[in-house]
Amino acid sequence: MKSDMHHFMRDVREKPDIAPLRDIVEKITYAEETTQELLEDHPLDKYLRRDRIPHIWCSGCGIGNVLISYVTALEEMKADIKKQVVVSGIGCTGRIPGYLNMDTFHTTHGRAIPFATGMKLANPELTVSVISGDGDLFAIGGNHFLHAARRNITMMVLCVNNFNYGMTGGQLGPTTLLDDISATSPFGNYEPPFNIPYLAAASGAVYVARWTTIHLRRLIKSITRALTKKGFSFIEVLAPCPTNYGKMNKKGTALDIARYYQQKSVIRDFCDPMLADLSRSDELVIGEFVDIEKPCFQEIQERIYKEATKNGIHV
Ligand SMILES: Cc1ncc(C[n+]2csc(CCOP(=O)(O)OP(=O)(O)O)c2C)c(N)n1
Ligand code: SF4
Ligand SMILES: [Mg+2]
Repeated sequence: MKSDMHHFMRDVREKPDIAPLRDIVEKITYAEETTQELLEDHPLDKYLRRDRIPHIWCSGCGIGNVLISYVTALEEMKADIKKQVVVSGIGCTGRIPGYLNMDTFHTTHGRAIPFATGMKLANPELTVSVISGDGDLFAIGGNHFLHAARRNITMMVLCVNNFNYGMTGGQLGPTTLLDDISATSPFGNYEPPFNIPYLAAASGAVYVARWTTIHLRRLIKSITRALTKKGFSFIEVLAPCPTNYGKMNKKGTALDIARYYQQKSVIRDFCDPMLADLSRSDELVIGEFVDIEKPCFQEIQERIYKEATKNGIHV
């Protein structure tokens, strides 16, 4: 469908009485064509559904950094796009799959992990990723997270943690820090938050990392690692939501938040994830905390079934 702007431009070109506008129209046309050329030339363009752009995210939001890191990782790995599947729940972060030009699923709130589990079990050839928000994965979807990690299902779960429910207006969630203001804690939050890398490690994840939206090179490397690992991998990305959480807690602009990440982040690779608790200190502890090997769900299941078959049981 042609846009209003397209119809306006056609009218201006065709009607002599608005000729003075032609010069402006020529300039806009030139700018549009140049932008189009630049977009067509971009090496990451093939991963995006360009017809869905402009995206819905606010200016300064950190979610775009995560999207670009994910597709850069695919490009660096020379991944087979036909085998990639990305699943999300609902939220601002949950909109990521809508912009990816591959098999993607925008499921119901909190249910991305069970959906992804089903796909991985039905077709183990797929590389399955869940990319969703802190509220989606750890509030309504919290139980699914625990059990997928415990079962060690092979998938990457990437959580964009902006410390609140961004999409619905900045309500408190399970990662909102103590004392923080949210739409549902106007006097300050009195519920202690999860330390999600610690939760992931304790539940059985074989790979656990945390970065911020300014640590993109490290994030890309982590995504590459997580996508090639056997078992359940988890990456948390601390991200600004300047519109809700940032504004309510007087965090300043997105640039101020980036500066804060730069000043407060301390990389502690392989430290005990218990020490990565964001509410315990003035530091943002980031890094790769866990990278271990252990049998995944499918392997254990196969072994058990093989044993049962040997004993004459038909499975
Ligand atoms: C069953 C159900 N309950 C509540 C909602 C409303 N809802 C939509 S998104 C959302 C929270 C999203 O927060 P988060 O996952 O942190 O994503 P963000 O928007 O911050 O990226 C909620 C509560 C819903 N869509 N479905
Ligand atoms: S509300 Fe927050 S999380 Fe959602 S798009 Fe805006 S800045 Fe990003
Ligand atoms: Mg959130």
